[in-house]
Amino acid sequence: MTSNSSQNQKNGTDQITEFNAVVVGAGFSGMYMLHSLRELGLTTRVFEGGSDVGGTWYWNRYPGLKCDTESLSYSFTFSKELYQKWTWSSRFAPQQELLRYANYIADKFDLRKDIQFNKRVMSAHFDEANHKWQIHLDDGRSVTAKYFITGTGPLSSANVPKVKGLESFKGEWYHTGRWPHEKVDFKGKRVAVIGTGSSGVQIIGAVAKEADHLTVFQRTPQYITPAQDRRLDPDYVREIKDNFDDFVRQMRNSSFGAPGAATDRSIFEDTPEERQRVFEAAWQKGAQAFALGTYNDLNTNEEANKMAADFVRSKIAQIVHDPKTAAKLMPTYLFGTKRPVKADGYYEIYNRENVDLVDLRETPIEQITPTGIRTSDGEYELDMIVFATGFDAITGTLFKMDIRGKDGITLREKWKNGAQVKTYLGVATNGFPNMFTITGPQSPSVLANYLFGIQQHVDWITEFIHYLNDKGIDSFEAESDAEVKWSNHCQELAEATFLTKTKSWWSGGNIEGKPSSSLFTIYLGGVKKFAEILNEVAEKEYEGFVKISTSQTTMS
Ligand code: NA7
Repeated sequence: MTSNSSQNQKNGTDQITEFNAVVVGAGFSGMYMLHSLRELGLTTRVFEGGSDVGGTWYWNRYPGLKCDTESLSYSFTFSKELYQKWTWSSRFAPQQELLRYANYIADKFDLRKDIQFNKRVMSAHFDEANHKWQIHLDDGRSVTAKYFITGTGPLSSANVPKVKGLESFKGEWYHTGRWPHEKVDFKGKRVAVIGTGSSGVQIIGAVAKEADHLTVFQRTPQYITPAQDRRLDPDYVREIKDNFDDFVRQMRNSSFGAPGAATDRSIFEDTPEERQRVFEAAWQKGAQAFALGTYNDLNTNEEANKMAADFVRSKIAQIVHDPKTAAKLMPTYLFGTKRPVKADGYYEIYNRENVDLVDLRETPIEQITPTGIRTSDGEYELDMIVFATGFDAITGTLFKMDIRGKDGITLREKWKNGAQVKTYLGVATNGFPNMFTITGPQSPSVLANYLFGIQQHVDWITEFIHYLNDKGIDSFEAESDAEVKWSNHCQELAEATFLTKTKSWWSGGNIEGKPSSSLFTIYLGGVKKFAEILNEVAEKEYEGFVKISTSQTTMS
């Protein structure tokens, strides 16, 4: 990893104040956007709040963290050479390796010279007269740019719930999404983990092995299916690399953005014995196999959904020795209506002597005290509390910046604080000219291979900018009708499934006081269909966007 001192020498300086494009965030989306715009010849500056590249993999560095998309698919494919040269150790890359990968890319493409670290974008205001964005930073400086592009990711605004008494707690406390760079020692300590989503489930495994005692505070039990992580076989990796073009073709032809994930088979084509075999085989296969690769009607047919849910519940009953604990771990919501969690050996953790489970639906937290957590059932003495309570997702980080489009309207006002999220193709929104959101709301986003989605969006944005540049267009804006149509389409797709039936972070349902979006914030048509739509829009000269030219001068 590049040290801070070498970054200071190498990263973008603050002398220049006018750019063709400003990108927020130096995670994978901001990095690839920068690379692509530089290739196009645009002066581009990335502002990043952290001290280095990596985004999600920079901020989330808690023990046990791994990616839950397979590493051979969670890889950039825009450069064949990059794909050939980088080698993953395991089926699911651990955080340290993902961060090394981000650094490798930053070095290989010499990205740091155009990134300013430790700089937050506080606001971005569109200057209608000049068709430019005025961007204000946390050090008081301002820059201008024709294009304002967010690469902030859907999961970067950590949610620490407002629990009474947290400030009085005398022990240590952390949030998984803002994990310290220094080692956190669980040894000899009584640790609480609050939250059992993907992050909670991963850190619970790490804490249980080290801590004196672990108490898990669970609000909603999840369906957790095995990841089946393992070291990658070098021969298998060689085969994929040798057949790179075919592998990429398979990614593009899938709906998830990774080969082999989905199936077309209905559960009702099989006998009960066959279903058992299919579910068991998927359980053993791991990765996306259970959620996507068993049957195509789990998310649309209640009987089918119950069969999958019952299978997971039967596994919990088999694995967890204490029936009361097993019962607490059994989810009751519709399978697949919260983001599926994949982990190895999770339910087994509850057979350990040093682990207890508190069901917050039965005994809610009343307050945090100087020495622990008090629920309606009594007090738990603790040395450390880990909040694995997720993120103000999808819109949270966008709302943290004061983004103002035409007539000074803020994005937060336009989207009614999250209640009325509306975009065109997840990439732009009416009233905010010359602004792009990479993998923004109503793109395939977190319901596809995220790295694939980044490439898809960035490539399309780059082509669009090339077109705008070529035609001498000063500003573009998503048409109101086009965005209403797109948002309604996303909603229709979601309503044809069970995904709108459970409160989840996908639509803001996890944040106290935040209105849940009435329009589903993720496009469910899959990346293949999404590519077809993006291509069609481009072929029709970016149909659905208003383009304004005030002169014939083309941008240099
Ligand atoms: P998630 O998936 O949002 O999980 C957060 C967990 O924290 C979940 O179990 C929540 O329960 C729980 N939670 C949230 N607020 C509270 C409060 N106030 N009290 C108790 N429990 C609470 O976040 P993750 O970080 O695990 O994963 C996010 C994504 O990162 C993941 O899907 C992958 O894409 C990677 P709830 O279910 O809301 O009842």
